[in-house]
Amino acid sequence: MVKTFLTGLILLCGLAHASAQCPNGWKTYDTSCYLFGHTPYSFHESQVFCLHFGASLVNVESYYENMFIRGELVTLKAPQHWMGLTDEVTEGIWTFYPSEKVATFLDWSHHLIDWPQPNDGLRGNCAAYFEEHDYHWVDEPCSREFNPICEMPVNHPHIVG
Ligand SMILES: [Ca+2]
Ligand SMILES: [Ca+2]
Repeated sequence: MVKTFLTGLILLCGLAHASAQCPNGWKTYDTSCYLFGHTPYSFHESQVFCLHFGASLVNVESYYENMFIRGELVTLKAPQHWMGLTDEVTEGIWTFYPSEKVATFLDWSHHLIDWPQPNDGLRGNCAAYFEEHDYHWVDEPCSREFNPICEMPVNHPHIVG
């Protein structure tokens, strides 16, 4: 009985894994799964949060990926979210976290004319989406606590069932 139940459970999990694009609660876009966290953490704690799921802070690589995320944030009415982008290594050179690959697509906010981003120099080394900036990007001190956006590849070996 127990063995049958377990076999059934394993089969179910196997099926769920084979057909699932992304785990429950995650959004699918193109070849990635995204989790919009509801709890604020520092930038580095946010990465630890994402690592719990085998994911990483989102690396926004294109206009379309950015539009997808901004659309989700508008729907969530979320105030601020971290992404995996930092100039901690070299001031002014924005690289994906943690790969340190230089980002080619950038969407710094010019939404507030007298508050163009990035504007915080050595103080602001981590990038976030801000509601006040119409969900364009701002640089902020990495110690500030915002909600994480995690990303992992679709069909990444994650725990289902
Ligand atoms: Ca900086
Ligand atoms: Ca700033």
